[in-house]
Amino acid sequence: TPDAKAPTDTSKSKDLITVGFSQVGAESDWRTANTESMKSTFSEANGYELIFDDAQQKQENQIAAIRNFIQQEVDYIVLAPVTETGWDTVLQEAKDAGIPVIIVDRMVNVSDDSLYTAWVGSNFELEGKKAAAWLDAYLKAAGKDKDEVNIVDIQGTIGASAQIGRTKGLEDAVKQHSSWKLLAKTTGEFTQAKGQEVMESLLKQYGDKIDVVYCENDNEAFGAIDAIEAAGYKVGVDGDMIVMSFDSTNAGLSDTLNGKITLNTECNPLHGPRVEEIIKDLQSGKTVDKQKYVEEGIFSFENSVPSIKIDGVDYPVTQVTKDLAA
Ligand code: GYE
Repeated sequence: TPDAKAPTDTSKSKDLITVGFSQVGAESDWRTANTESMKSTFSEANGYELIFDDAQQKQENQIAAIRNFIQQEVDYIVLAPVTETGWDTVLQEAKDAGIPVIIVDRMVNVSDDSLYTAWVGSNFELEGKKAAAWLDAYLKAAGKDKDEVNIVDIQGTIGASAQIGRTKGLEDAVKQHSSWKLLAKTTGEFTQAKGQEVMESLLKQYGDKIDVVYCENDNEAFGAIDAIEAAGYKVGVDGDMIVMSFDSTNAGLSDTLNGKITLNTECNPLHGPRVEEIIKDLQSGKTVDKQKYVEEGIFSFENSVPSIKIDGVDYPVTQVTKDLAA
């Protein structure tokens, strides 16, 4: 017979901080690395109970997950929002329940900023500006800045901060360069499969008129490269068109090292420790930054552009070496 006085097993779970994390999905290598970072940070060994939800890129699933977290009375809600808009109602519900919400990666666009406690992620528009500034400098270095440059933009998930900022960085630059033509912009949903599909149809329409394929993440670039090669064209500085990408995942940097991706603008996915720092500060009653940007690099296959300047700030461009791509 069980000993009535034996301690129950609830003491341990009472000490754990409960975190409900609504993740976008598993659409890309970046996302996988991000999920791993969150899971390894918010482990039981570190003092957390993580309730992880994969929304399969659907906002309605994220809203359902957040409602579920509220019902379970978690200590913190962490949200990686698929798109920027549409969060007011559910975040108000979290606020009414007294649960702090930390936004990570992409941003939310809400009418009232008190609906979330803090945000940490990347400056996506700066990423787009860096890529465009590099293209400008690269074309100048190659003596091609007077030539017509035909660009296609394979965009990310429409309405996601990463798409909005990266598209804007390119579009603003196109407006400033009379020789740059944006032939098409169309979403590749941040996935390899869609990136390939979209590139196949762009090639049917424009063929090797395309000079620059601006992919808004690495997985789209992998798909686009497959499509370009399958159509009999060559990618890279000595080929028919160059591919530009974002994220600088391991596989993305390998393709930068081998020259299939000419420029890869970094987007850092390792947000677990950054979110934990915010939670620790909140636990000890400290005030936290409302918004915090992560610093990120720029990686190139070649070295004609050592650095670029944006709004008076210099950003080095690093030529990828074997150990960086490892
Ligand atoms: O660039 C892409 C992912 O929001 C920064 O989402 C993230 C983006 C990342 O699918 O690979």
